[in-house]
Amino acid sequence: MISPSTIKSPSSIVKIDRRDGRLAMAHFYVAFTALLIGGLAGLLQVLVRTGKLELPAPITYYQVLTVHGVVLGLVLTTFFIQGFMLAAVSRTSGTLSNGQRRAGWIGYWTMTIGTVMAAAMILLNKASVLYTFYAPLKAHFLFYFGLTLVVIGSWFGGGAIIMAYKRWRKANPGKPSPLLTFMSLVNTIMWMVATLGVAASMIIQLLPWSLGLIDTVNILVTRTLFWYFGHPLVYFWLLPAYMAWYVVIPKVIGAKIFSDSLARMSFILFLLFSIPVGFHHQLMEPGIDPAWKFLQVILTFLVVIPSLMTAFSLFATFESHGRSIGAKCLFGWLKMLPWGDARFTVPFIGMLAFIPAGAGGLVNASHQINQVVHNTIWVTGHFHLTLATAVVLTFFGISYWLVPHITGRTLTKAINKLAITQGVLWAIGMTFMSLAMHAAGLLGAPRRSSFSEYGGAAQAAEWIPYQIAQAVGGSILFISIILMLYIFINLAFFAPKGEQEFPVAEVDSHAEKTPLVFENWKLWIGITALLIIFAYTIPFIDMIQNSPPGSQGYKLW
Ligand code: HAS
Ligand code: CU
Repeated sequence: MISPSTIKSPSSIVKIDRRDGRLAMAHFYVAFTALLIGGLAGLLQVLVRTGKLELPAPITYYQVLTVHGVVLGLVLTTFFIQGFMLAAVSRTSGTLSNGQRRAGWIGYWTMTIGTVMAAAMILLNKASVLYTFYAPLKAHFLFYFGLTLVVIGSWFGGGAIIMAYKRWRKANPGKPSPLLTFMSLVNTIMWMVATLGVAASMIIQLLPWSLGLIDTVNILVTRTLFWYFGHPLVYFWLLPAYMAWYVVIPKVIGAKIFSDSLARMSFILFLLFSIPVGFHHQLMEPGIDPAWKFLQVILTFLVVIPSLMTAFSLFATFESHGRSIGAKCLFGWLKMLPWGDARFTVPFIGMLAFIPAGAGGLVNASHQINQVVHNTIWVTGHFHLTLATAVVLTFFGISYWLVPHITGRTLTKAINKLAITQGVLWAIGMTFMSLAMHAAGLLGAPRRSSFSEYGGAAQAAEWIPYQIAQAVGGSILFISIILMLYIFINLAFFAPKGEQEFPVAEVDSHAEKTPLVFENWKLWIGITALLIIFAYTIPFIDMIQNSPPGSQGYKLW
C-alpha cells in the first residue's frame, strides 16, 4: 500500500529543473555501478573467509578488499551524496544557474576520471592498499593521483552548492535559508575543511613518495592527516541520511518537521565537533600523548549529542504524528506509520540499525575498551551497521522517489513491494553478517585479513562458525543488491511515465521561530577552526619533531 501522501494531483508536485536532474542522475549512474562492483567484491570476500573458496590467480584477497572499500566507501558515497545534495539544493533554493551547473559538471567529470584511474590501478594489482591506504604500504602514484582528483572534483560540486546558497541569501535577506539547502551547505563546509587534511597528505607526502621524488614519509603524520579527514568522512556520509530523516520522512508519513531550529542546531554541532576527533581511530597508535587522545575522546562524546538529538526528534515526529491521527496506547503510534511505503520503511530499517550501530561506536570510542575491539572484525561489524545499513538503506530509500522524480516516471505498486523486500532482505543479511562480525571480534578475530587457520590455533578455530555466518549474511546482502540494481534500472528507464514527488516537509506550526544565528558562518567556521587548532596543533608539532626517521614504502602483495 502506498501512503496517501503519494497520491497527489500532478499540479501540486514541485519538479526540479531537467538539467539539474540530469546532473544528479549522472552521479547516480556512477554510484550504482560502484554498488554492483563493490557488492560483488564483498560477496567474494565473505566466501573466501569461509575457507571454502580460493580466488583464481592472479586475483588476490587484498586486491578484492581494496576494490570493496574504495568503490563502496569512497566512490558510491561521494557520488550519491553530491548528486543528492545538488538535487536537494535545486529543489529548495531554485534551479541552479548555468555557472553553478557547470561547476557541478566539472566536478562530476574530475571525480569520474579520478575514479577510473584509481580503479584501474587496483584492478592491475598495483594498489592493494585498502581504502585507508595506510603508509608504509605504497601504491602506484596513479592511485593516489586518482583519489586526489576525486577530492578536487568534489570541491567543484561543493562550490556549486555554496554559490547556490549565496544567491539565495542575497535574494532573501533576513530569512532563514531552506532547511535542505542549509543542511547541504553544512555538509559541504565540513567536507571541504576535512578534505584539506587528506589532500595535504596526498600532495605533500604520498604523491611525491610514490613518484620516487622523496624516499621516506612520516608514517604517523600520514595516518593523522588521514583520520583528521577520515572521521568527518563518516559524518559526510551520515548527514545526507539525516537530511532525509529530518525533512523527507516526515512528509512521506504525512507529518510536519518537529523543529527546524533543532535540526539546524544538530547540523551545526556536527560541523563543530566532527573534525577534532580523529584520534579515536588512533587510540592504539604509539607516538601520540594520551592527554591529547583523552581530549579527542571527550570531543567524540560531544559529537554523539547531535545524533541523540536526531533520535529524539524522530521519535517525537513519529509519536506526535501517530497521536494526531488517533493513536491511543503507549506504542499505538507505531501502527499508524505507513509500513507499506518503501520510501518510509527502507530508511526506517536504517534508523533502527543505527541504534545498535551508534551504541557500538560509543564502545569503540571508550579509550580502554578500544583496546579490546581495535583491529578486530568488531569494527567491521560497526561500520557495516552505520554506513552499510543506516546510511546506505536511507540512500536506497531516497532513490525510490528521487530517481523517478528526475526521470519523469513513477514508483509502481509492484516495484514498491519489491523495494520493501529489498530492505527486509538487507536487514536479514546484515543481522547475520554484522552480529557475527561483532561476536567474532570480541573473540579476537582480526579485521582486514584473509582466511587463515593460524597454524591450527584453538582460538582461530572458534572464529570459523562466525565466518560461515558472515558468508550466509553476505550472500543474502548480495541478492538484495541485485534487487536494488534492478529497481534502479527500472526507475531510471522502464517504469511507467508519471510524476513522483520530491517530498519536503513543512515545519510544525508549534515549533519556535528559527533564529538567524545559525547562518552566521563566520562564527561557526571560526569555532570549528579554533577547535581543530586546539585539538591538533601540539600533538602535530610533537609528531614532526619526535617521530622516528621516515619509512620507505613496501609492496607486500
Ligand atoms: Fe564509527 C570506526 C566511533 C558513528 C563509520 N566508524 C569506524 C569506521 C567506520 C565508521 C567506517 O571511537 C572504521 C574506520 C576504519 O576503517 O578503521 N562511530 C563512533 C562513534 C559514533 C560513530 C562514537 N561511525 C559512525 C557513523 C559511521 C561510522 C555514523 C558511518 C556512517 N567509529 C568510532 C570509533 C572507531 C570507529 C572509535 C574506531 C575503532 C577502531 O578502533 O578502529 C557516533 O557518532 C554514534 C552516535 C549514534 C548514536 C545513535 C543514535 C540513534 C539514532 C536512530 C534513531 C532511530 C529512531 C527510530 C528514532 C548514539 C539517530 C526508532 C524507532 C523505533 C520505534 C524504535
Ligand atoms: Cu570516527
